This record gives sequence, structure tokens and C-alpha cells, in this order.
Amino acid sequence: MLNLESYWMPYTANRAFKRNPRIIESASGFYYKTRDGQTVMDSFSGLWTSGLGHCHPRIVKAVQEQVAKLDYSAAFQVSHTGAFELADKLINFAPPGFERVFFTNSGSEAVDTALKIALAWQRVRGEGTRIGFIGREKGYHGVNFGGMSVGGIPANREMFGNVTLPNVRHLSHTLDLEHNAFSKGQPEWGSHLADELERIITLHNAKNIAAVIVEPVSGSAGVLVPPVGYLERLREICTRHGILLIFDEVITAFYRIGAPFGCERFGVTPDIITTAKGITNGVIPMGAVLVGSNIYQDFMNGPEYAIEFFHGYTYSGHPVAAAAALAALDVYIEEDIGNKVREITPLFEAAIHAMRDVPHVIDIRNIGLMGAIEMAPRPGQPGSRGMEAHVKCFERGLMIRHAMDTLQFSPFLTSTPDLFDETFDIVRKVLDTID
Ligand code: PXG
Ligand code: PLP
Repeated sequence: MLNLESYWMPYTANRAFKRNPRIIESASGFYYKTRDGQTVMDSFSGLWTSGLGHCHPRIVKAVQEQVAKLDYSAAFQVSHTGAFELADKLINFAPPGFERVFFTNSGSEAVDTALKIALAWQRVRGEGTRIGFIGREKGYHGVNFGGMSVGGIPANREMFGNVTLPNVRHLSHTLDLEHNAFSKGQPEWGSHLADELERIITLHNAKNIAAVIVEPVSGSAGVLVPPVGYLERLREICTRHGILLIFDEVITAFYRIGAPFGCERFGVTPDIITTAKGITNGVIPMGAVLVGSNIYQDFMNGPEYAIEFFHGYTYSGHPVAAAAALAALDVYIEEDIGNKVREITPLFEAAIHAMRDVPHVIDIRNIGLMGAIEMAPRPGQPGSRGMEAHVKCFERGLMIRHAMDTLQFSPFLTSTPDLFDETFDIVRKVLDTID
């Protein structure tokens, strides 16, 4: 008998779960298998993590070999071959201009690392008054104090008394159903919302602001796609004021929206990129922060024996994670994942937008292989429809993700068209039963 009580589960309704547990025992390709033997199709690629499919043989083998060869190597003042190989491979995979990488173990750590790089960089170049950050409403940048501070999902802050970093301001989010409901891809309306950045800068003075951080596409809040021209404007304003632009690509990197990194899809180059998840296909935890060589070089002063950046994790560049990431990068390239994603994206778009006539649906949003179906909340019970849909889909053999009453989809990068049909067929049947 499995005791469910000891484990305090993350971001979970623990009591409801323990009354009606959904416990996965194994996975392969597009499917999970539960403890009681039910097969469940995964419409969310893990938690946006596993786009290449579960237990990809190439990555499994790389991890097995690595763990038997070098399990761990000290990470400070010493390193190992895999970390250097991976950094090099990742830089080749990254957009031009990104030449250095710092490893972390998660997206949350990547975000906090990026914020610290931004503060320290401004300081090493004599701009030490730049200690402020600008995030965005509905942004999700993980759960550590830095990420929580620049994040903009109220529930993630409220429970902690809004004890956040000082000197943080937020842009408005770009979700507007009145203008943009049922947009396919980037909405036309809303690029002017980027001009708020100029207003915040005027009020607080550019000399006090280190960096702006946004997700190119907000994921957790329910797939908020940037309006046409919006990211370009943020870029232009940051450049003009000497403010670093950080794109949090924990979800949008590794072909999720068709390009190796999301910024390439939009043709907008940030100064710093954070990523995680798909870097190892979710197999071993890992995150990364990418910067240009100019940022790195500005730290390389002082005596050569001295540490240049007082930051790092015990597991930065962990050998087993590095092996998983090296194998995942090979698979992304050798299996031509970019072309596959670009080929199936229109089919995904058609399949998800065909849900428009389903009861309670008030918006459908998508870009690349990210999609969301927003339902109207039940009066007085926000989130209850979403939860019910999640549980009922699972009972019918489909794993979906929901944030409040928004259902989210992150199909495998290697999905076949019939997977989209099966997924939305089940979702439709389930939503038809929900009052
Ligand atoms: N930044 C972004 C943009 C993210 O999406 C993080 C940082 C934090 O990463 P870690 O690895 O510390 O969790 C994330 C993570 C969902 C969902 O259902 C999204 C995330 C995690 C779990 C679920 O949308 N995003
Ligand atoms: N707490 C204590 C007491 C530690 O010794 C360390 C690392 O040495 C940490 C936290 C940080 O752990 P990590 O480097 O895995 O983030």
C-alpha cells in the first residue's frame, strides 16, 4: 500500500489529489501509464518539458552511460568535460550574439541568476544605481524570491505577504478578450501597451533600472501571445535607455514555437536569455542563462586569481544533466525537429480553434505548439471548471494542464495529426458534460 500522506506535493490541491490520486508509474513516447495500468495520452509534453517524447532512447542511453562513468564532479574551481561540451553546443544552437552560458538546475534558478547577472553587470560597468527591475502582470518567472518579485500572477505572491524584492515595477499584461479573442497566432491589437515601459522609465528614471524581464509568450498564465510589434517596441525602448532586456524562454526555447529559441521566431534579440525544461527534454533537471560575450567580458577584470561572479549552484553543469542535454540537442538537430514543428503547427492551430463552439469557451489562443482554451468561470467558483475538466480528461485517458479555467496544451514536437484529433475529441466530450 502506497502511503500518500508524507509527500507535500508542489502546486497541487493536496487533499483532493490524495482522495483521488493520479499516479504515474512509467512513460514511453506520447503516453504515460498509471499505477493501476491505465494508459494516458500526454497532451502537455510533461510540464512543457518533454517535447521529444518520454524516455527517448538516445537520451536514456546517454544518462545511463554518464551516471556510471562520472556521477558528480565538484562544480567550483573544477569542472568536467561534459559541461564545456554542452556550453559549446548550446552556444552553436543559440541565436547569433549569445556566446556564454551559465548553468543552473531549473528555470527558477535561471531567472534569479539572470537578475543577479543584470545587477552585477550594471555595477561592474559603473552603473551601480541601476538596481530596479521591470516585470509584467501575469508573468511567471518561477518561485524563488527574484522570480516571484518580477512575476505577475497574484496568487503566487499574495500568500507570502508580497514580500518581494524592492524596486520592482510591472508592465500591464497584453491579454484583452474584447479586442483579441480567438486570435490565431499574434494578435493585431496591443503593441501600444509596450509604451508603458517608457512611462515607467520617465517616472523612475532609467538610471535606476537594471533590466526588463518578460516571457516572449507568457506560458503559465495561459498562453498570452505578444501583439504584433510589441516585443520590438520593448527592445527599442530598452536599448535607448541602457536597460537590459531579458527574455525568459523556459518554455519557448527548443522549438516550442518553431525556432530554436522563441526570440528568433519574433526577430527580436534580447540581451539575456533564460531557459530550462526542453534543454534536457525534462529528463534531468537543468536550466541555463545565455549572454553575449560583451556582458561576460565586462566581469573579467580584477586580478586573475579572483572569482569574477559570486554566484553558482552545487549542481551547476551537473555531469548527468549535461549528458542528457548533449543527447537532447543532438536529437533536436538530427530529427529535424524545427521543420517537423513548422509542418504540424497549422494542423494544431486548426484543431484547437475548432473548439470555438464548445460550451463555456470564451477564448482560444495559440502560437507554435502552445495553445490555450479559456472557459468562463462558474460564478463564485473560479478554477472549478478547469479542475473538473482536468480530472475528467484524465479519467478518459488524456493528461491536460489547466490554470484556473484555462486549459493549456503543449503537444509533443513530434506529434502526428491524429494526436491532435484524439486530444480535442476527448476535451470536447468532457466539456460537453461540464455545467
Ligand atoms: N520561467 C518561466 C517562463 C517558466 O515557464 C519558470 C521560469 C520556472 O522554472 P522551474 O523549472 O523552476 O519550474 C517557468 C516554469 C504550467 C507550468 O503549467 C509552467 C511552469 C512550470 C510548471 C508548470 O504552465 N513554468
Ligand atoms: N544551504 C546550505 C546550508 C548549503 O551548504 C548550500 C550549498 O552548499 C545551499 C543551501 C545551496 O545549495 P545549492 O548549491 O544546491 O543550491
